[in-house]
Amino acid sequence: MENKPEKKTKVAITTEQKIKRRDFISFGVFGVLSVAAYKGWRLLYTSPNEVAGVTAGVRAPLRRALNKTELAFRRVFSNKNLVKTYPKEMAAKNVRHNSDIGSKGAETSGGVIQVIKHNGESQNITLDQIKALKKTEIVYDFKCVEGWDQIQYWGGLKFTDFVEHFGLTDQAKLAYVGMMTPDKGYYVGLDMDSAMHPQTILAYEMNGQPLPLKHGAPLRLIIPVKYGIKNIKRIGSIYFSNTRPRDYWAENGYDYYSGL
Ligand SMILES: Nc1nc2c(c(=O)[nH]1)N[C@H]1C(S)=C(S)[C@@H](COP(=O)(O)O)O[C@H]1N2
Ligand SMILES: [Mo]
Repeated sequence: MENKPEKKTKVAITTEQKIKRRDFISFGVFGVLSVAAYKGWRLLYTSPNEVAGVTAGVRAPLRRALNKTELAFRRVFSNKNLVKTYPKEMAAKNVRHNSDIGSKGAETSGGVIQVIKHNGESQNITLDQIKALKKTEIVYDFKCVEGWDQIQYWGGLKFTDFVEHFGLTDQAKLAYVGMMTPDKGYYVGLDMDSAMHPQTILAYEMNGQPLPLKHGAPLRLIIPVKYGIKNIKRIGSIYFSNTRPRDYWAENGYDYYSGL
């Protein structure tokens, strides 16, 4: 006699079984992800450091990621996007003070800024010449990578006005601008688009008063589209270049672009 194939009966799954199955899957996924995370971490920490140059101190894959992010951000960067501004009354009276790397010789520079063109030609511009031009003011939220931010009020010469007035329009067609303290102890490199952003200023005033020494007298950069690290105090020289200028914090592992 032929056995009729038994009809498969669907076994009802109890709630407990469902929970167990779900637990099993989640622990499995958790396990796989943990191993992947650990492997990824090992890969990063056993991979070589980048070749020290303009940037340094970071594992090569991490720098590749930072550079990719920079390209993505630079594509969407627009000089028409303005950083949020605030009424003057909202500006901090006790302005935070941060590091003072490169502060030797600020007083002795006599407020003279050396501008170096791509071809090596240089010209000296005095603080008085800068102050004689139209002043631009800004009140905005200054952000430091160390995790603090503060609404601050700055005044000075718009960088685009500086470029135009001192005959540097051709120079501003290059890819980068670099700035250094008189003692060359602190220096930053900026992509030209960010430097030429309408809110970037060479500041000689804070809260409507002459810039105090600890905040960067005689002249400091206020570049609201960047983190604090790029806002160099005590500018001694400004130079134009098609290659990335040296940058203090980039040499110490930070992102070269450091945009907001
Ligand atoms: N010359 C010089 N500029 C500098 C620095 C520095 O150490 N030296 N520190 C930068 C950092 S990290 C920040 S957050 C701001 C702080 O400016 P403040 O001291 O006016 O608050 O200055 C920037 N410019
Ligand atoms: Mo900072």
